[in-house]
Amino acid sequence: MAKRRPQERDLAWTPLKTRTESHTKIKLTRCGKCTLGILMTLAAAVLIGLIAYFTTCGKTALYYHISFKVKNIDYDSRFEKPYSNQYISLNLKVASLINETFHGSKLGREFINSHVVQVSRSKGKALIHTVLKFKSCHKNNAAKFRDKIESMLQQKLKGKTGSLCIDSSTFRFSDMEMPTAENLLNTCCGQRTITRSGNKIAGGTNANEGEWPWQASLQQNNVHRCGATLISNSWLVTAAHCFENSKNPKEWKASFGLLLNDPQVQQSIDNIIIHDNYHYPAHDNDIAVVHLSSPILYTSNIRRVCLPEASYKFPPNSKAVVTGWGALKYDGSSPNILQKGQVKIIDNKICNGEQVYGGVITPAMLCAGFLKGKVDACQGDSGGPLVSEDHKGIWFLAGIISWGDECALPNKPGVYARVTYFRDWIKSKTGV
Ligand code: 4AZ
Repeated sequence: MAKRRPQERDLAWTPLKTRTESHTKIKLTRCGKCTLGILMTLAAAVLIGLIAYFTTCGKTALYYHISFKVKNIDYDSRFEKPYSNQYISLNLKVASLINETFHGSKLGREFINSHVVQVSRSKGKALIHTVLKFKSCHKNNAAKFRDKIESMLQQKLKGKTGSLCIDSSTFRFSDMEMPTAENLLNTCCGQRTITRSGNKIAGGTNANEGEWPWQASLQQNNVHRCGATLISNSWLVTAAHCFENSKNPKEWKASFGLLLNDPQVQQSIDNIIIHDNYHYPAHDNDIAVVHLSSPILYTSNIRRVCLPEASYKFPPNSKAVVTGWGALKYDGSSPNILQKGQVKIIDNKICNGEQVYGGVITPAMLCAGFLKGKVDACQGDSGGPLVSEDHKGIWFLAGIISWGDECALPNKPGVYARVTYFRDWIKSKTGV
């Protein structure tokens, strides 16, 4: 049952002492209310301040470039390959050293990540260049923030540095602008920030932004004609038959991003190199490389794929993914959103079976899909990538969409130019 509060008229019935106490109580309560009011105003002001701090805090990214020589690591050309064990192990060692520097410190929450972006040679030893990314809450105090980071790094590199024996006299530190830094942070090949799976292409599903960051659309006079794959900041690989109508680079552009009608970046093209032994309408040597007029800046959504060594074998039956803006079914409509479809690599012997392609598949071709049909590249996907993930989660270009009997028909899988077969040709034309 609810308690009734003593009311003013009730006091006439109470003894004097009790009445005085009641008055004091009322006075205290009023004073309390007043204090409470002030406290609440103060708390609200602090809360608003905190909200303002934390909503703006972390919105500004700051980037720094550091370099130092490691006395106990000899320069190795394999450091240049971002998927090599040598590079991966070195990057891990440097990342853990940088983590240790900031972890648990006042800057621990503002430090985001670090990445070895280049390893050069200095008197036979490895000179490591690393980019560090911070989210700052010190927008108006960037100079102080920078000095603090520099001195913490200096201290760390002079002291215990684990398995890296660092020549601290070689330590250099500088600020970096965001596009340049993001470009360096995203030079790695075959890695992506988005890793959601799922399965249009013929029989595929919508892709997500950043999921296939090496995919490009090749457009002739602003009309999508073919897919292509980014292999460096200046080169794309695609199919030779895409240029049957026109080989004039001025008519062509490359676009990047998930949507055809709203691309993230468009670049003009200044050179198209078609394989000398491609002769339309034959499907042999259906490969071309395309040079961008100016190098593209990598971002978390625009990155290059890794190219496999010429000797690498993509095992039959292993999983691969084909992507593109091609028709959703043979002679069907085309999507605006990039499509992905999971397929399997098919052995050339099986693909050359009587019921399948009956002997026309050459060693320079690779088949992928399902003998049941269902998922396949289709018209407009040509030139685009067939990629496969290795055990470390790094994506390699296995094939270039080339041809097939209609799309997703039983016993008629997609046929691709085999990238390993053309690996040396790609290197000879692009240097990649
Ligand atoms: C094309 O015309 C095309 N089913 C590409 C791939 C396939 C068929 C046609 C494979 O671009």
